Amino acid sequence: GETRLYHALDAGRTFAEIAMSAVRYEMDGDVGIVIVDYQPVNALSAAVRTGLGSAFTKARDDKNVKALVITGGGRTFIAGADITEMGTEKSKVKPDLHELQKMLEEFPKVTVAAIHGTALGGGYELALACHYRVAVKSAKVGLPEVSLGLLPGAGGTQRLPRLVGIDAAIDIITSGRHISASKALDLGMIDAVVDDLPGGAVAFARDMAAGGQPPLPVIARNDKIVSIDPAVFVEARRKVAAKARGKNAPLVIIDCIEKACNAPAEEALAFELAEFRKLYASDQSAALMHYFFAEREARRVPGLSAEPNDIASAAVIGAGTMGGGIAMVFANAGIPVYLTDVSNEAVERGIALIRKNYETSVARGSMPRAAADRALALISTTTDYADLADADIVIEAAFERLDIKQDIFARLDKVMKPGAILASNTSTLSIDAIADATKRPEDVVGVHFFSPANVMKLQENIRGARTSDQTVATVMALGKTLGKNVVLARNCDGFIGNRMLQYYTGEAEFLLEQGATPEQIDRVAMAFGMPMGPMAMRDMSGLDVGVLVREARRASLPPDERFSPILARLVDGGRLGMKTGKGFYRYEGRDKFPDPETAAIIEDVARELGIERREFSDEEIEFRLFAPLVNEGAKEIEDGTALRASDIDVAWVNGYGFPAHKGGPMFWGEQVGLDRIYAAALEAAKRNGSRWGPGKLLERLTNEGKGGWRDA
Ligand code: T1G
Repeated sequence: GETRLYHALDAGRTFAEIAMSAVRYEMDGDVGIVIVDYQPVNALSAAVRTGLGSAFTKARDDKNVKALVITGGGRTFIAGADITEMGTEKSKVKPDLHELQKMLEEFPKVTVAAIHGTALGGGYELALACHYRVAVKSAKVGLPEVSLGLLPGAGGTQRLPRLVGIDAAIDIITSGRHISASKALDLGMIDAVVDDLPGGAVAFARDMAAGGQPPLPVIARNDKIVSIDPAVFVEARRKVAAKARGKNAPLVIIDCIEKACNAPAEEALAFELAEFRKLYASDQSAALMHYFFAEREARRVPGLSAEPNDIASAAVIGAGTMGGGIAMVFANAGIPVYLTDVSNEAVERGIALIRKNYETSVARGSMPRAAADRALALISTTTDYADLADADIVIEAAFERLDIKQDIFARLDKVMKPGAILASNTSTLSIDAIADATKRPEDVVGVHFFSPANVMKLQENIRGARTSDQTVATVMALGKTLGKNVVLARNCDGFIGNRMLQYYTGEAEFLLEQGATPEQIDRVAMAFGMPMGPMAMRDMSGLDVGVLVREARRASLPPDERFSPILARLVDGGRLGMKTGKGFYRYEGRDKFPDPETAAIIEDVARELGIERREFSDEEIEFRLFAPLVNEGAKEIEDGTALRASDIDVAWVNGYGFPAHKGGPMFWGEQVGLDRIYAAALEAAKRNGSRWGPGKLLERLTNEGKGGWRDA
């Protein structure tokens, strides 16, 4: 990507000037302190690397310096290589990270990395080249390169195993997880937790220096990586491959860690760098880097003329699965929240389900008991709207019926304090129609979570025609507070995500008519990286629900729209999905099996329609399933439903499990070629109806031979 200058002031200065201000060097008695201060996250940009090189040289040659401490300015240590500089000339500026690490490992004095905020990726790898690492209690360390489709390319797969052993290193690097300071201390990733920086680190460094010569650098310590049973790696590969869902980096990371055990350090480091370069050149890392920035870009709404309100308290209407999950989202973020419903029984049922969810998380070890108790204590219940009056936001998650929602919003309008946000979690109804029930449409907005709300990361915000900038800014900022990934949609049928989903599930049924089987379609979708196939998804959400939503939509569709009769035929035959033990599949408990009865129904439909059934290749199924998503996404950009193509990618990765290592549907569409998407849409229009045809934007990009959405 293009190199973003983080500082407007960068623009007017020489490189050397930037480097000098990016890295400061101070003395505290006989200890040198190097402070990296290049906001926003002290990434190892060319300026920072240059500054570090000169600071290390200065400290090394200064006889008065007995030890060296490296720390970060601002809110964090070093958050890794500078992703914005990768692939640009700046990434070639010397010294590179390996050279800086070499300087540290040959340093004739004790070196200590002093960590606050996060030390991630290349940042933590720089710390691994120091003799010691200390951190404050709130700090986190990690090697998250795998989430960019990469591996730690500066010795992370070689040095970490030497500190924590093989098993922990495999887990930490293939998961990319951020590790808390206390856990890092237990594992040996850091040597001490200190109260404050840089003081605590300076004292630690002085102590270590008193012992005379610096200790062996990490790369020279081999006790934890000798005589490792090769079976350890076989088992690790089996476990990691099961979760990788087609991602390459995790398995390559294991190759590098195994190499550390079987080859001299220099050779193994060279192997790691070669494998890093291969991954960096791969489609998967291009997709994951695209996705990294897409996630952050989606938080921005150009031209908003308002700052967000603070959300210090919330309320949720409807104590069902969604409402309960939403209440948990606020409580988990430390925001007190009221949960209400029409009766005490409904509320009691809701809070009981929430309690059960927390118990399960604690039992699974995914949530500490104290955190669960703290969250639960923040959830109050009531059936009286008057109790909600002071909440800064109320989120309605009641039945998907407009009359019920309008009644609720009319009542909220009378009760809620001025300026409170009145949000609906609706997934199919119009935000404008809901706002009509109030005298404050500017405060009404859609905040659409995906089930289960306390797990799924997408928060799809929907602005109505009269929603104010203030309200939009507030719900966009709320996403970060709630730990969600936000996108902003303009009000339309299905918003960003569901408006596209109908083409994916619709085309899957057309493929069934033409000869593909449910198990083949689902297998292809999962091999592509989806968490489950469209037929299994239908069985889980209920085929009858699909028929209802589709029939409700029919009136608003062009007359030439064709629906496959398969779904309705299955429902007529009592096959509603998992809940009736049969749908597309036959179920025994949670296990699903192909069902000859379903195959017979599909064949009947094909015969009635006079369709000649045929074999399909997996490639053709994959393309037919996902191409219509891209076509509809292009129309969402064209009509302003979505602000940008990458927002659609964020929506699909977080709301539907689209594989981030394919970048999202719009990124994937660019990779396969927009001209192919255009041609497929023309074909689909002939088969399924004019709505499936290409829009103006896709036609223009194709005719102008433009490859990407940036030209939209
Ligand atoms: N490079 C460049 N910019 C970065 C960046 C990075 N590594 N990390 C964050 N930013 C920008 C981000 O785009 C945003 O910009 C701003 O900083 C705030 O980020 C050799 C090669 C550190 C936990 O993967 O996990 O090292 O939108 O909104 O929520 O092995 O950023 O303001 O213009 O996310 O407080 C490995 C990625 C790199 C860490 C902070 N490192 N970053 O989270 O803020 S590869 C990572 C994060 C590597 C080596 C390899 C998070 C954070 P803008 P933010 P945050």
